[in-house]
Amino acid sequence: MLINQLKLIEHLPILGGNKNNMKEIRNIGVIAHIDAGKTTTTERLLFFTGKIYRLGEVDSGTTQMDYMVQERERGITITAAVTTCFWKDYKINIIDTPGHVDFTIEVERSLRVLDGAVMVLCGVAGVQTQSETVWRQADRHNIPLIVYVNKMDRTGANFDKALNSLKEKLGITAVAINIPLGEEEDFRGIIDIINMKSIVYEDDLGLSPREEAIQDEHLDRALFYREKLLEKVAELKEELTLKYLEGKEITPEEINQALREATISYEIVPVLCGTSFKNKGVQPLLDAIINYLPSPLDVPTIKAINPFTQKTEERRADINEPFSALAFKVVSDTYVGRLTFIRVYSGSVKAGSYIYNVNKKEKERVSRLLKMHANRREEVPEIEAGDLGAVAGLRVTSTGDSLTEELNPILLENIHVPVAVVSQAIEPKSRVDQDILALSLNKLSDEDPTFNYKVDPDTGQLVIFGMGELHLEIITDRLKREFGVGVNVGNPQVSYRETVTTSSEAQGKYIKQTGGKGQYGDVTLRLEPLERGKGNEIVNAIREGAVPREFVAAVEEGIRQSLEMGTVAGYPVVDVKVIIEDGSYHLVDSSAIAFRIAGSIGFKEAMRKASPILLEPIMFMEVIIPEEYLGNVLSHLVSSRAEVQGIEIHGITRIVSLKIPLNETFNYATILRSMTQGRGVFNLEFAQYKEAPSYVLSKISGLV
Ligand SMILES: Nc1nc2c(ncn2[C@@H]2O[C@H](COP(=O)(O)OP(=O)(O)OP(=O)(O)O)[C@@H](O)[C@H]2O)c(=O)[nH]1
Ligand SMILES: [Mg+2]
Repeated sequence: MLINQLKLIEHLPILGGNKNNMKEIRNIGVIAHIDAGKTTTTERLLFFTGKIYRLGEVDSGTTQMDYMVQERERGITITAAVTTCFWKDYKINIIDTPGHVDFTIEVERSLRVLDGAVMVLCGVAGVQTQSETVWRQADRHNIPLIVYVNKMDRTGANFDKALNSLKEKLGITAVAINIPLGEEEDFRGIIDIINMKSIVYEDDLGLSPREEAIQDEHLDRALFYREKLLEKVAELKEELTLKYLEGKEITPEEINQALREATISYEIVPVLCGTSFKNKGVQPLLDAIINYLPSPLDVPTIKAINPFTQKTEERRADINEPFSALAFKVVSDTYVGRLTFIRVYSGSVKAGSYIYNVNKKEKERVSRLLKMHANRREEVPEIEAGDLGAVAGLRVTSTGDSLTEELNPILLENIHVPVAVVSQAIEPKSRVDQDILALSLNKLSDEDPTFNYKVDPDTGQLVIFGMGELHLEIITDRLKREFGVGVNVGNPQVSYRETVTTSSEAQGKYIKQTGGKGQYGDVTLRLEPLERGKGNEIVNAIREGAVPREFVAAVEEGIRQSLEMGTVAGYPVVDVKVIIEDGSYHLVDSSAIAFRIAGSIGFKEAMRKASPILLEPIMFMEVIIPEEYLGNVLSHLVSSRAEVQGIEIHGITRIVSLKIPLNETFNYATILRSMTQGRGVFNLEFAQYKEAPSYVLSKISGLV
C-alpha cells in the first residue's frame, strides 16, 4: 500500500510548489570524498521526498542519479546530475557530484552556481583527502555547508572521531545537532539534541521512524552534546547569551534560527549523522537542508561588470530585475540535442525568447526550457530567478558563459578550469572512424572543459588531454560505445610544461626585401620568469608610434602561438612575462604576418637565452592499506621519487600521505593491487608543477 501511495507522488510534476516564493528554494550540492555515499544519499533524498518510489542502489547500477553506463558499471559518479524534489513545500534543486578527483570540474562548476552544500563524510574514515579538497572548493565559492556523517552502520564507524576530524583537519566550528543512537551494526537511529528526543528506525525502508523520549542510558551523552550546542548558540546572539547565563530555556525555534544565521554567515557547520544505505537519518537531513542552508535571497547580490560601460552593476535575486544567468554545463542529449544548464540569478527566461551571450557577443534563441531529473527532462515555459534549469537550442554558449538581455549585459565570473596533466595518443581504426572521431572529440570537449585534443605539429599524431588516467579511460570508452568510433590509444603520458629561470632580451626580425613587395617585421622582447602558477602575461610597453597598433597585436599573437610550444621539448610554456619593448616598421613592406613571425622568432630566441627548464606535475597521493603491507608499499614509493609527508593510523589501517611525480603513478593501481592482494586503495590529486630532474628530460627527448 505504501508503494501505491508513493507511486502517486512519483507523478508530481518537477515544477510546482509555490512558484515565486524564492524563500522556499534551496539550491544545494552533495559533495564528498570518493565513495562517501553522495549518490546513495541523493537517492534517499529523492525517495523520502516522494520523487522516486523505488530505491536504486549504486552497487546494482540502478540509481537514478548515476545514469551513464560507465557510472552504473563502475559504481562511481562521473558527471554531476541535477534533480529537483520537494520537502515540506520547499523546492530543493540538488546536484550530486563525483568524488573522484579526475572529475573535479563537475564539483567546481556545481559549486559555482549553488547556494549551499551537504558535505558527506564516511563515518569510519571521517575527513579524507578529497573531503579537504571539496571543502576548500566550497570555501572558495563562499558556500555554506552542513555535514552528514554517513555509514554509521559500518564496523569502525565513530561519530566523535569524524566530528573531531572536521575541527582538526578543516579547522571549522562543527556543531553536532544530532548524534547516533547506537553505533556500527547497532545503529538504530539518531538522538535529536535540539528537541531532545530519540528517532528510532524500525522498518527497513525507514518510512515510519518512531519518536520517543531519550532512554536513561543515552541521556548523559545527549546532555553533553546539547550543552556544547547551547554554548555555541549562546555565543552567536546576545539575547541568547543572556538567557544562557541566566539558566533560562532556549527554545528549539531560537536554536534553529541562530544556527541558520550562523551557517549562512560561515560561523558554524551543523553536523548530522545517519546511514543512507540503511535508510536511517535522512529525513532529519532534509529538515536541516531547509532549516539551515540559504535560499537564493540569503546569498550576496550578484555584482558584475557591464562590458559596455565597464561599470560594476548589481542584480538582485528578483524576477523583476533584468535577466541574468550563468551557463554551467553543456551536454549532448540524445533526444533534445545540445542542452545548456543554467542558473538564473535575476529576472526570468521564457521559451521561444532571445537571450544574449555576453562572452561570445551573440544573440541566441531559447527554443525550449527544461527542468531536469538526472537524464530525464520536463518541458517548462519559464525559468525564474533563483532556479536551475536547462535550455535547448543554444548554439555557441559554452560552460562559464554569461547570458543576459541584449540591452542589459553583465559579465559574471567565469568557472575555474583545472589543468589537464595527462595526455594520450589516439588514432582512428579506419577511415570511417576518422571522420566520426573529429566530430565526437569536439562534442566531448564541448561538454567537458578539462578535456581537449590537438594534433602534434611534429608527428601529426592526434593527442587527447585530460585530468588523469581514469578520465581518459572514460573518454575512450564513451568514444567507442556512445559515438561508435573505433580507436587505438597509446599509453598515458605526462603533460609537461616549460618555463624560464632568468630574464633575457632578444630581437625578433623578419625582413625580406629582395624585389617586389617585401616583408618587414622587427620587435625587441624582454622575457621574465613569474612565480609558479601565475600563468603567462604579455605586456605592451612599446614607445607610442614605434610600431602601428595592429602590428603590435600581431606580435602578441605570434608570442601567444609560441607559448604553446616551448624550446626545451615542445611543451606549453607557463609562468612567464613577455614585455614588448621596442620595434620598427617599414611603410610599404610591413604586414601583420611579418610581425607575427617576428614576435615568434623574438620569443624563441629570448626563451633560449633565459635558462629554460622542463616542469613536471607533482601529485598529492594518499595510499590506504592494511598495516602489514606498509613496509613494502613504502619502500616501493620511496624508490619512485615519493616524498612521504605523514602516516595516519586508523585501527589496523594505515593512511600514507605523500607527494609523487605524476610520471611515477601510471599503472600504480595494478602495482598496489598486487602488493596488497587487492586490499590497498589510493587517491591522486594534482599539487603543483616542479622542475623535472635532468634525466626525465633526457628520457623524453629520446636521449636515453
Ligand atoms: N554500509 C554502508 N554503505 C554505504 C552507505 N552509503 C553508501 N554506501 C556504499 O558505499 C559505496 C559508495 O556509495 P556511493 O553512493 O556510490 O558513493 P559516492 O560518494 O556517490 O561515490 P562517487 O560518486 O563515486 O564519489 C556503495 O557501495 C554504497 O552502497 C551507508 O550508509 N552504509
Ligand atoms: Mg556518486
